[in-house]
Amino acid sequence: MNEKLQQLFSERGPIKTIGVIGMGYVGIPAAALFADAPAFDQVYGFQRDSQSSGYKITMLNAGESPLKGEEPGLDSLIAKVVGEKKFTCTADFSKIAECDAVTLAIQTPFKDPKDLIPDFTPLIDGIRNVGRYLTPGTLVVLESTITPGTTMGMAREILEEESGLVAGEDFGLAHAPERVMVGRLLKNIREHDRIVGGINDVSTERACELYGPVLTKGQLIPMSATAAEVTKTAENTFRDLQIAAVNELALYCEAMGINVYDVRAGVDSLKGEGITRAILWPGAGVGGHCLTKDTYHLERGVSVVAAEPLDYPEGRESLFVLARGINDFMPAHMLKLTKDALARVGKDIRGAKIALLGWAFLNDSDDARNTPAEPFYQAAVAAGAEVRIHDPWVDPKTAPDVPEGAEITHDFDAVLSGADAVVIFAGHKEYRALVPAAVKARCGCSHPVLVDGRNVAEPDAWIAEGFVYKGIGRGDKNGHPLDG
Ligand code: SAJ
Repeated sequence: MNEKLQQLFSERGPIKTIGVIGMGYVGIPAAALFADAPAFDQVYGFQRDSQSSGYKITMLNAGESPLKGEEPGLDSLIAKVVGEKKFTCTADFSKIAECDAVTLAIQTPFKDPKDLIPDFTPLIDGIRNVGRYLTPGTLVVLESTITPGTTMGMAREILEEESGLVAGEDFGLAHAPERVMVGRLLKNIREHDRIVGGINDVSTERACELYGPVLTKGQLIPMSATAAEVTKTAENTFRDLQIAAVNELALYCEAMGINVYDVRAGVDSLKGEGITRAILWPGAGVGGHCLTKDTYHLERGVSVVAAEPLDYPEGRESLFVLARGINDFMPAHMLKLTKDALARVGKDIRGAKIALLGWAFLNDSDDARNTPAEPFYQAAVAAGAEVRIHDPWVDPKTAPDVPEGAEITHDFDAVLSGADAVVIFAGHKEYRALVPAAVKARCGCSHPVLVDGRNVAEPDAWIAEGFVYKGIGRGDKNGHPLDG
């Protein structure tokens, strides 16, 4: 028990003013929920007034959400807390000195997974800003997903260097990883259990005081900072592994000429007595800002927090990194399915017109970070195809990772017109409602190709309309006879 810090917290009293650094998918709903909690008086949302994201400050202070996509309850909550003057967005980081607690929700991508070097530049900037205005008795919480060892290591060092204070004695420090998914940000923060890991018990307790008031169904799960970092990176790594397992099964089912969804339903039917067969869904690939990198944070953590040498089978690749490789392979497999299908009607990928449906990495969402459609696009263009991209959810002006020369459009007719192949990368509701005859009419050829990467199409309906059908894991249909 660190008495000095305990003393500082009791002198300061209950947490009343909170700062949230990083107005993105994690920071905005978190700040709004803190501001809506009666326990807290004032919340500052800190955002750099940069060219790319300065607009968020104006929108938020006008009570509007800069996040596109459907986020149930978020717009009205922001309008409410701004209206009540409990939430303000600012680029003036000196206001951190007024805060009892400061959270950081900043992206932590990887420069290059191969050498396991994360790009912590934005996070370091944020931590430095906190350190510059840090006062004794403040609690600092990292919400970003980080390499295990970062809280006790890099973050503590920078905060101490900038502030001249000592972590765990003069200020509290903890890791409380976000667990949100786009489309249900508020619900996830309120209802998911919250992992809270302090660098010491006093920090953990203070962090529980911070998150308790925003939880409705979720429970607080206290642990050490490093255990919290491993928990977060591991839960995403395990999900990625489960997806890789069913993707590999899908590839096997294609090779064996059977339907992976029959197998999936069968495997999933073994229930009871604590048996959980968490078999997930195969598909065109894994995107987003989390599963595509958190495995590498976990891998890197083993060398950063090296309490003792790792004992692992000689010459064996990490199971987790292998899984990344299988999921990263799926867009290439989508291209193979496209080529094979075109070849069935005597067409070559070179010169083929491809309608790519779905740039977002998740169904019914505008979020296109690290979309698996991007490597498919690049490889198809490199193979000589003309690829047109359609996504009704993604804003062409702000979408990330759009390759040079590529254009995302909401004009469905234009994308389908004269297409040799229709390739589905996201399971948006618009694509679940597609009518084969109508799509064929726009393609304007007798045997257009349909490659279904998200199992949104009923194969027989499309085959009956003359499509050459290919689907991930649909070995039972991918070799279907071609009429006339
Ligand atoms: N995917 C599949 N098959 C599946 C599930 C997903 O191919 O059965 C693909 C999706 O199409 C998508 C990618 O994987 O391209 C990621 O999908 P996701 O549903 O995991 O979405 P994320 O990455 O936004 O959310 C994950 C979640 N992590 C876990 O469930 C362990 C979420 O709870 C986290 O908050 C989030 O990462 C994060 O921010 O870390």
